[in-house]
This record gives sequence, structure tokens and C-alpha cells, in this order.
Amino acid sequence: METIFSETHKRRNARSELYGGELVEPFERPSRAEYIVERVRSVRLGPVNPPDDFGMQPILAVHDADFVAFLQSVWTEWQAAGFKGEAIPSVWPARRTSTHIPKHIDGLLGYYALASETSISDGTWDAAYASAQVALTGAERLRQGARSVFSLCRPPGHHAALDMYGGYCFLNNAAIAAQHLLDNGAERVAILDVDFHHGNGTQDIFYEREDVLFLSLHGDPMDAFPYYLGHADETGKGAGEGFNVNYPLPPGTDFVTWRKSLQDAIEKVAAYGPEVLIISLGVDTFETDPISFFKLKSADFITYGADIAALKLPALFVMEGGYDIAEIGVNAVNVLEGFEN
Ligand code: SP5
Ligand code: ZN
Repeated sequence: METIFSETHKRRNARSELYGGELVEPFERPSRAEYIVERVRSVRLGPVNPPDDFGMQPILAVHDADFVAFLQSVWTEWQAAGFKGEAIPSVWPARRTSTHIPKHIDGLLGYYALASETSISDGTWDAAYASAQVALTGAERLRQGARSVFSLCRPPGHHAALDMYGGYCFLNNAAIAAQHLLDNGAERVAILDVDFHHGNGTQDIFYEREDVLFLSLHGDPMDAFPYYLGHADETGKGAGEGFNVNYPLPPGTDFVTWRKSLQDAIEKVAAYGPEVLIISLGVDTFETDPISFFKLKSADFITYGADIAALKLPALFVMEGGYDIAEIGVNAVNVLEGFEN
């Protein structure tokens, strides 16, 4: 399996994450991608190639244009306002507030943020842009006939919504890849999100559409980030009714239980009959992940990679989360090897 990877991910190197009232080193840090690409190379998964550049158009086919412009300029504007630290929102539109978009960068930041753990700093946009290109290049390889591709995206994307960033995500790489396939001849795409966290951004982007089936297995939002989306009763809206499927699972969920939801999701994907399957691949379901509460073991990642392969669909794996960094390479590549064998 070919891996697409951009060194530009290193430009995303924030100093701070607001966690439990402290500013800590971000869980989502550059070494994550380095461990994964190292593992890809050591098991000889296949060639590792840089992305092509598809420009802004496929990003703007998914995200709000003002939001994208904000991401491009926020760091410069934040500094120009005289702030000394990284860009962290401290105020939000909340219940019963107006829908006017403020001018001051402090207000604008909260307007476009869905969480405050994701500090913005120099290079964030460059890395987010490159990460989207990594996903797009993977999608393009499938269009050219590849059976499977690994888009080693960093920063991740599945929390990024139409016009919101957060949860370590800025641009929704999986959604951008899906839209690119739809805009180039595909009629139906399925996105299976196996990251520990609910893919709220992907759900948001496709919620009213029937050309993308979105399925997500995740920590129950009653107990886990992103808290405000990901319940089982969110099934889609309008033309999209029935094309959004959530599997919220409780603290302590082990592989046997998790796999039952996966099997159900796989049956639904098969019934939908998409041309392509995109997997939002987060390995924060691992038993020792520092911010998550599922109990998957390293060998389980091989097993479920094989489960997904049984669908016999062209597959684009898009890297999302996973924060037990010492094991992230083994776990992510186990899925890919399970899929291939
Ligand atoms: C892509 C991805 O995996 N994003 C995850 C973003 C999670 N950010 C909020 C983390 C809050 C963790 N709180 C858990 C308490 C654990 N003791
Ligand atoms: Zn996650």
C-alpha cells in the first residue's frame, strides 16, 4: 500500500494545549507522524510519496470561504493585536447570542472555534493545507485505480466542520477527499470513522446529504469530547435522513463490544454500495491512550483492518488521532497490514 506523506506537517508545532486548566505540551505533536512513517518504512508497507498540489478549490468545495480566509490570516492578526501567547479563544457565541460575526480577532477566534484546546501558532495553516493535499492525493490515487492508499495526514481533520476548527483539526481532510471523489464522477462515498472521538465535523458537513454515508464509532458524547454531537439519534436530515449513523460506546469498551458495532457499520456500508470507502483512522481507541477510554489492544487493530477489507471496496485510510505516541506507529500500521493480508 502506498503512503502519502508531507514533511510540512512539522509546521504544526504548537507550544500549548489548554488541558485541565493548565497549558501543557499538545497531545497532537509532530512526533506522532514521525513514529507512523517510521513504522510504515520498517515493515515495508510500500512506497512513501509526497502529495501533489490540488490548490484551494477542493478545500473551498467543503469549507466556508470566510472560515478558510480566517485560518489563513488568524496568526498574523492575533500577533498584530498585540497578544503574546498562541491564539486561544476565550469567548464564544453561546445560547441566545446574535449571529453577527465580530471584527476583532479575539471575537473572531471564538466564532470559528469549537474548542479551546487547539492553540493556533505560526505554520498551522501551512500544515493544515498540506494535510488536506495529502488526503486529496490519496483520493486521486484511488481514481487512478489503486485498491488502497494511506494518507498520513497531520494535523488530523474529522473535528473540523463547515466553518469551525478545534479538537486538533482545521480542515476536514476526509471530507475534502470525499467531495473530490464526488466531484470527479463518484456517486456514493462512505466514510467510516473509527477514531475514538466522534467525527462531528464530517457529520456536520454531510448531514443533509445522501451521497455520503457517514458512520462513526466513538466514546459516548455524554462522557467524551466533542460532547455536543455524536448521539445515536442523529441520523441525518432532509435528503440525508438515514445516511448518518452513530455508535456511541461507554467507558471501558473492549474490542469484543467495539467490533459488534463495527460489524453493524460494515453491513450498512455494504448495503449502501459506495464506489469508495474512506476510513477516518484514529488509533486513540488503544488501551493506554492518555485521553481516551476504550480498551483495544495492538493485535485488535490487525483484526479490524481485515474486517474492513472483507468489504472489498477501494479504501482510502486518512490518519486522524492517537496519542499513545510510542505505540501509534504499530497500531496504525497494524490496521493497514490487517487490511492487506
Ligand atoms: C483528532 C482527535 O483525536 N482529536 C481529539 C481532541 C480531544 N481534545 C480534547 C481532549 C480532552 C480530553 N479530556 C479527557 C480527560 C481524560 N482524563
Ligand atoms: Zn480522536
